[in-house]
Amino acid sequence: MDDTSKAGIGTKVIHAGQRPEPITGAVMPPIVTSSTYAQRSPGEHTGFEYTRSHNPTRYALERMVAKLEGSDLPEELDASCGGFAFSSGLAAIGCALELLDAGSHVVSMDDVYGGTNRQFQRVRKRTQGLEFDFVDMTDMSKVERAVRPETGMVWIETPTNPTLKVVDIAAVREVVKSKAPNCLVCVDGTFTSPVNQRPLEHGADIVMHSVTKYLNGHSDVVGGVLVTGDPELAERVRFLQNAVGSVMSPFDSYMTLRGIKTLAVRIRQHNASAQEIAERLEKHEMVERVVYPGLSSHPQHAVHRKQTAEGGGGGGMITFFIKGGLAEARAFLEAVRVFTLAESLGGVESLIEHPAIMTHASVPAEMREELGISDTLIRLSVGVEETADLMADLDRGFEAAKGAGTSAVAAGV
Ligand code: P1T
Repeated sequence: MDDTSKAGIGTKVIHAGQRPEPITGAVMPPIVTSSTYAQRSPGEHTGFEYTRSHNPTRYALERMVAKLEGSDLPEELDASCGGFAFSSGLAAIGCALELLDAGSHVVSMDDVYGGTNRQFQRVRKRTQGLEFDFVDMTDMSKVERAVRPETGMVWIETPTNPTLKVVDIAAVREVVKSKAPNCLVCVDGTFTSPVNQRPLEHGADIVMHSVTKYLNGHSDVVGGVLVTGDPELAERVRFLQNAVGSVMSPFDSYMTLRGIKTLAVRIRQHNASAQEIAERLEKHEMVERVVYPGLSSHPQHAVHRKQTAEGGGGGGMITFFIKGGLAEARAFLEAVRVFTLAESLGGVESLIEHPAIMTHASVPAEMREELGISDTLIRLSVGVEETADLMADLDRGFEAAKGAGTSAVAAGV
């Protein structure tokens, strides 16, 4: 299928940027493992010189992701249409930061993945002299106050990991561009995938994903992508991807492309199942509070509906606070059997974790407290198993938590 620009997302995830391999007609791209390519004469080559710089399997994935995110850069202008794949999500974030000059000012969402926070605070401050201000971008007056004329980048994560705050991308862009026209607006869209949310359509300059999560969807690849629809930015990212060098391997590119074929059907199932589970959790006696963008009780539910495709699909991530304390949380996490206690998210299998001890342990303790990443916060990545089995598993967890025995809840106070 040559032109998928007007096709629905369920068609795009299969055909966008893809074409049969010209020699054999293979419908899936071959995994080209060669690190280098023969030249006819010095400097005279087929367009492929060395795999860090150019690789046909990686290009096939990069074109796909670029088109899913709505980049309309033609291949004649940029070989991978503005999509760039990296060896991890954090490597993609690192490349985005390399767009900035030493000493630049960055405004970041306050709640971001712990590894993102760690790279900002414990690496880039020291190695690049970047200055970070962390603000809650659900409050536009805080964005207004934080952005300065010289601010180089605004880093949005939405929905955020793990407290699922939703940021109005278009509103932030408007404030940023009025105060700092050259400032880059970057969005980490890992929690939604382009099926639910496409930040470029809301005015972002760059969208980033940990493809380790929904895009690949099978918990067997670590990778990241950046996408831009701006030709000048694409040229700069292409230069940095090659110059810094943390590219995705051909095999992982193939695996991710294969995973993406089912992205739309997976996400629709994640949306439906997580919505049902979130609504049920909200009524549970052992639950203090549920945070899920698809619930009308979510503080930014209206922004979420405005910004999200799929009829406001809430995604597969749910955060809730269990009644009691760490003992109840621990008993719950140890008792579940269908949900696996593990870091990461976005795969077909359901995962569960404790951010304060696991994924966000690297966030400074006082910042965790401010953000509400407490001992009773539990994060669910709802997979595509039968919803009824997932609910029964959560009930098993709650039964175990009730017997945890150390808290006011268990003591019946
Ligand atoms: O793990 P990696 O592929 O390097 O991606 C980092 C990353 C970036 N952005 C978001 C929103 C993420 O959630 C992650 C990785 N997160 C986990 C491993 C986790 O369990 O939250």
